[in-house]
Amino acid sequence: MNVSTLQQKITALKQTKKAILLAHYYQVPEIQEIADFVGDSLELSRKAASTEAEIIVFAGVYFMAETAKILNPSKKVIVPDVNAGCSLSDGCPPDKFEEFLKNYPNHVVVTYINCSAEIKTLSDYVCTSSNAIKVISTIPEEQKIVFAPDRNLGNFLIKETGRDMVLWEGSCVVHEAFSLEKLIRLHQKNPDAVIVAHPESEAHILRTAHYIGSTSGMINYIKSSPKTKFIIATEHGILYKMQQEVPDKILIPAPSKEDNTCACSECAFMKMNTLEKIYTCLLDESPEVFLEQEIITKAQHPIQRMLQI
Ligand code: CIZ
Ligand code: SF4
Repeated sequence: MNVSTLQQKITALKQTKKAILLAHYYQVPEIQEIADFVGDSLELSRKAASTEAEIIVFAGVYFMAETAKILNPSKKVIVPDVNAGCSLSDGCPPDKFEEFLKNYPNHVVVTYINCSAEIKTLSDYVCTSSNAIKVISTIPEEQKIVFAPDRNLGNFLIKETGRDMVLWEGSCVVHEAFSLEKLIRLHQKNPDAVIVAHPESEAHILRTAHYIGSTSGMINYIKSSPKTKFIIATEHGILYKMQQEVPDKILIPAPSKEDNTCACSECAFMKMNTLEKIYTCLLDESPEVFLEQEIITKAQHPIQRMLQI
């Protein structure tokens, strides 16, 4: 089937089944085009929490679909590919994290939303890159904090908030792939360009950036900036939505260390989702995300705390 036939079939099936398709900004354009909602992880969790649809098809990575299920346990949450993981989530196994926490009693545990449901059950607060500073500022000054799983975002937060935080040593393979040397050379060729970066990027990239922000933060920044040229250090998929928002501005993807085909950074996990897989998952209503009730109840608490902030 070609792209537009598949898109039409998915759209029709969504209507018959009262399903909603939620897609992350890092999905390929043909998926974003037919999604009912496209957003970053915070926006998608809010949407998942408020939807009236009976089925949520989640085109993102597994921890995001789990978050949708935690916030909406009575709904059926299905995913195009169960193997669409995340290096941050997979790099923080619950048994190891539980052991790690034993070294830090009396610490408040703040976890970045990019972690599994089990890790969320071990957390006091969940945050996303859009609200991490806000979440941390609600925790009393004298309180020590463990932050997991992203050490780059953690170091950025220590710098921004001045708080004492113990970090779990996790990272995002995509955001750690940017080359500082190539970025500097690219900026020398485009001295009028503004460098924007996601805080999952390494410290040397963040020091070079003119603006650091979450996925939606970057879009808003570029929309409201009087400048016309930007170098974007985050996953390549974001450029599709950004370009729609600012059709007259020039957006250049930041170069990665590896010389791959697009010379930019793509999340291989996000790109495991295809229109074909969305179609069959909607048709079969499978693979479905299942979580034990106890996990759902415990994981809801730190997420609800975040959503209330
Ligand atoms: O998975 C990611 O890298 C990000 C930045 C997700 C999100 O939407 O915040
Ligand atoms: Fe995980 Fe990085 Fe992919 Fe985001 S871009 S889903 S943090 S591996």
